[in-house]
Amino acid sequence: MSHSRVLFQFPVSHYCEKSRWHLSHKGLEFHERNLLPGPHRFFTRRYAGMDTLPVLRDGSDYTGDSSRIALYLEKHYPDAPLIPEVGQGRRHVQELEDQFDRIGLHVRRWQYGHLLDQPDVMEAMLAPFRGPAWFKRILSRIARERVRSLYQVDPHNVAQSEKRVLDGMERVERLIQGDPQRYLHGERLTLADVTAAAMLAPVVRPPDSPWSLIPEASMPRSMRLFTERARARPAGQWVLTRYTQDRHPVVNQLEAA
Ligand SMILES: N[C@@H](CCC(=O)N[C@@H](CS)C(=O)NCC(=O)O)C(=O)O
Repeated sequence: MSHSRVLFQFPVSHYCEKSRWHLSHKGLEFHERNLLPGPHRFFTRRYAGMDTLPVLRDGSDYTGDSSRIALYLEKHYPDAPLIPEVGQGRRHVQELEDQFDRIGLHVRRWQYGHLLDQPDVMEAMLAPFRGPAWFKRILSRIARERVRSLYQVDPHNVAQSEKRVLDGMERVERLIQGDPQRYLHGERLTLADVTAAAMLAPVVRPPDSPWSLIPEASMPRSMRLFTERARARPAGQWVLTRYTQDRHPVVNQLEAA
């Protein structure tokens, strides 16, 4: 029943985006439920035995971690598969998923490295959550320092992560042989594409994606330039193409945070 399928999430988490994309690819209705960063851990620990979002509730089943959610969805909803069932193809797609999931850690650090000290941006990221403005201001200050230590955001690490983001883009370009129309594995969309496109989305900022919540005008110049250059290269074009051609709107209702 659709009303019992809920994705507990942060809107601007690219791992949550990966699961939203997977659900919508399969045409599965679901509700999005935004949890407040910090207190979300009471929920995730209790229901999924972990600290992170996304967590999917499907009926009475709870699954945490976007890779486990992917396996759950493939097992229980085999139509419109995103992972080949067996063999070399399955291994390749899962290897690529794993590699781009790891690039996602660097994308996140790169992003926060640029945004953490922009108070209006941090508040914009809390826009989807309920609560009065004064509360969000306090929350954004607490969240900022928490995120800084949790993801080890310091200038040295951010510079290293930026290199890894570029490595990720080069990896995409090798796999597509420079052609933004191609898929990373075979002739159609797989979990490898969904993962790579979702993980790189905060860099490329596809229109109508959650990252457009972050006002471009308040992004630091260095970040805007990086995004512009990323969009101009084949990997950036590839992300935009995947979003236009393969990221279909989700049929759902947003639940209150
Ligand atoms: N391996 C996890 C990573 C998920 C993840 O890192 N989620 C972050 C948001 S981008 C999170 O929930 N962080 C909150 C925390 O660690 O308390 C997955 O694929 O789902």
